[in-house]
Amino acid sequence: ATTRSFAAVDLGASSGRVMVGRVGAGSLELTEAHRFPNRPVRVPEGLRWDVLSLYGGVLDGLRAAGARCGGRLDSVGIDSWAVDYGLLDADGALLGNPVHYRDPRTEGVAEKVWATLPAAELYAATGLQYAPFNTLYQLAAARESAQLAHAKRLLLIPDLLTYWLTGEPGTELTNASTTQLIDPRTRDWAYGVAARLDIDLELFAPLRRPGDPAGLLRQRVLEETGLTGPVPVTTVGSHDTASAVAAVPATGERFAYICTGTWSLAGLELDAPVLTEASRAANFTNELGLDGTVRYLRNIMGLWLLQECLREWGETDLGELLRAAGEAPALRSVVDAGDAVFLAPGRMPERIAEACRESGQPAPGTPAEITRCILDSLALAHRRAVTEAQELADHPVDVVHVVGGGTRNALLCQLTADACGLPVVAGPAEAAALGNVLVQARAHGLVGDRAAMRRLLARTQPLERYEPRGDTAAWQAAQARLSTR
Ligand code: LFR
Repeated sequence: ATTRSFAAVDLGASSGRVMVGRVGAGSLELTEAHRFPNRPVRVPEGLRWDVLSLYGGVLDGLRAAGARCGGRLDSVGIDSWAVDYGLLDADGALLGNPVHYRDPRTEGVAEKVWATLPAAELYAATGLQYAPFNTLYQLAAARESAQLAHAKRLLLIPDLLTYWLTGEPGTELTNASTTQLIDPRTRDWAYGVAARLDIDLELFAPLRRPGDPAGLLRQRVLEETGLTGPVPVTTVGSHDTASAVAAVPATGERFAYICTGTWSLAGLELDAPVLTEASRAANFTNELGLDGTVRYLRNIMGLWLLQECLREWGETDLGELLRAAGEAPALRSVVDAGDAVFLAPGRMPERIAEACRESGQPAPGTPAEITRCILDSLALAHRRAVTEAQELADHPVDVVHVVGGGTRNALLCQLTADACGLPVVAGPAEAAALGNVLVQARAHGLVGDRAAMRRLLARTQPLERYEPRGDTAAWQAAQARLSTR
């Protein structure tokens, strides 16, 4: 039986990786070819992505991936975090470094947008949860900038890298759905929204869907990476969360998922969006997934809270810290892990302690106590999102799938099971890369539909099961402490 090799480029907020997926009839194997840091840089104008360094990492990764496959790759796919973009001038050259979604330029911008297009109407038309960094608000913040005035084209981050690799501009749909300029019912541009807000949709290249071809690696790229052409680039779910959800190894329909990493994205896969006022009030989003599905989920701060503390604490033995956190008193203090007050970098241990004090709870002091507070708070936010999503979408579940980097954190998985009162199936950790590989494999005729992709994952990937412990009353009580503020 033939085995094919696919390279998955997966860029996260703190690191990028190029993985090689080998797929045959009924087999799936993933190995890491290259990993590189993603270090945002603060310049006088604000926080920026170092996109040239990322592109250098992608080229290094493709070279390393090729070296494992005798220089022959059957295809390449790219996914990354969402919402951010690069602007190109009339010559197709990049105008400046892409702005980081944690840059404060969008502060107070949403209110101005809503003065023209009320938040309720915006939600009814796009189904996107409010987040200050949605591309729509970034574009509103940049309205008067010289860069936008000179821009002829806007490419979302994975589309920009694809463009550099192939010369073919496009706008991948799952990621486009995070701009707040897509109508989740038609899965096309929200023309009315763009017109009301005076946003020029001509900036965007034509929509592409996962599975569509996205060109061939340019000759120069082949030379630089030592690959033998032709190597096609295949459009995948270029939003990392879309790729991760595609790789949830569910065997039935009644599941919730939590994609864990810098963020926790917790919710459901649906056939149609939920655009009710109750859904807007609960700040659930309707992003698009594979095959026209809807990723109905809530953004939760995620392990960002811990990553930022670790940055402050300097060298720390993470295993030891998590062991100590596991022994620290449970649910002593919790914070609202959905709160945008935690969005910006810096001073995280102090900010967490402050939030505890403000809600009348004891302030955690030691790293172990703070870590416990973070993990309890994440589990609590997971519980709330999983519970509310089921109610709002009228879609009950009996298992929670946890995928992504957080699956390596056994304490977080167990606490999530406890909080949700449901079994947690944890894994795979590299879900985004696997979803990326499987969409390429499907486009090349090696796997069937989404359900077949998931069965293949369930059969081939190591998964860990966590049963819920205790009753959920303690979690209800902790939630009540947060809600009475
Ligand atoms: C996760 C993610 C989230 C998105 C956030 C910002 O990596 O893509 O889905 O809301 O990053 O882009």
